[in-house]
Amino acid sequence: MVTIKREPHEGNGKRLVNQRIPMLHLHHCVSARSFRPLWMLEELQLPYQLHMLPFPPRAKARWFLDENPLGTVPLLVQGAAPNEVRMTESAAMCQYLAATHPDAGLDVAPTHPAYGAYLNWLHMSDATLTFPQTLVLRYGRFEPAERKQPQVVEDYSRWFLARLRAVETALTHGANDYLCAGRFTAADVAVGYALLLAQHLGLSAQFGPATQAYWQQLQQRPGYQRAMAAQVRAAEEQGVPTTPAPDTQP
Ligand SMILES: N[C@@H](CCC(=O)N[C@@H](CS)C(=O)NCC(=O)O)C(=O)O
Repeated sequence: MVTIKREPHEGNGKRLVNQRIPMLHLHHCVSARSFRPLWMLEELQLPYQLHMLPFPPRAKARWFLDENPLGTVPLLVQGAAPNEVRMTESAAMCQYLAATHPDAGLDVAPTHPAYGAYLNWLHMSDATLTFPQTLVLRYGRFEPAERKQPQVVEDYSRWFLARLRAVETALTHGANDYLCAGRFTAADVAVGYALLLAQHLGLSAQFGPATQAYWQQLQQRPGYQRAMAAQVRAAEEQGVPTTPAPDTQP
C-alpha cells in the first residue's frame, strides 16, 4: 500500500487524496475504449496516473506489448505483486471501479432487483455494441485503400444501429433517464462510450430520439467533460498525438 499524493499527471482525486490505497495506473489512447475507465475515474474523482499511448500501441509503442501482450488499451494496473490488479477489459474495469467504491453510487449491488440488467448492459456495451463498430472502423478507416471493404462498413453499421434499439427501447419504456436502477451507473458509462464511438463513425444522426437525448445528457456530465479534458491535457504533456484513436488514418 502507498500513500497517495497529487502529482502533475494525476487525475482529479479530490475525494481520496491522502487515503492509503494503491495508485491506479491507466494506459490509454485518446477516445479509445480506455475512455470508459477514464470516465469512471473522473466520475468517482479518484487519484490516478494516466499513461498516454499513440494509436495503435501495437505498432507505435512496441514496448507496451511487454505490459499487455494483446497490445490493446485499456490496461489498468493497481498495486504491486502479489496483490497486483491487472485488467484489459474496459467494461470489467467500469464494474470493478464502481464495486470497489460503492459509496459513490455508480454500482448496483447483487441484492438489487436491477443487478441482472446492470450486468447485461455492462457486457452488452462491448460484446454487442462496440464489436460491430470495430469492423466499421477497421474496414472503413484503419485498413489501407486496397483492403477497405465498403460492404462490411455498411453491413456492420446497420448491425450496430439495430443492436442500439435495445438502448432506445429501455430509455423509451423505462421510467427514468438512465439504463437501469433508476440512476446513473457504471453501465451508462460503458454504453455511453459506444455512443461516443458511434459519433466518431458518423452514425449518431441515426440514433433514435430517446438515445439522442440520453447521449446529449451524458456529455453534459462534469465527469465526462473532465475525462475529455484530462486525456487531451495528458496527451499534450506526454508528447502523444491528440487525434482521437477512432479518427486515426493509416
Ligand atoms: N474488449 C476490449 C477491447 C480492447 C481493444 O480492442 N482496444 C482497442 C482500442 S478501442 C485497441 O487497443 N486496439 C489496438 C489494436 O488492436 O492493436 C475492451 O473492451 O477493453
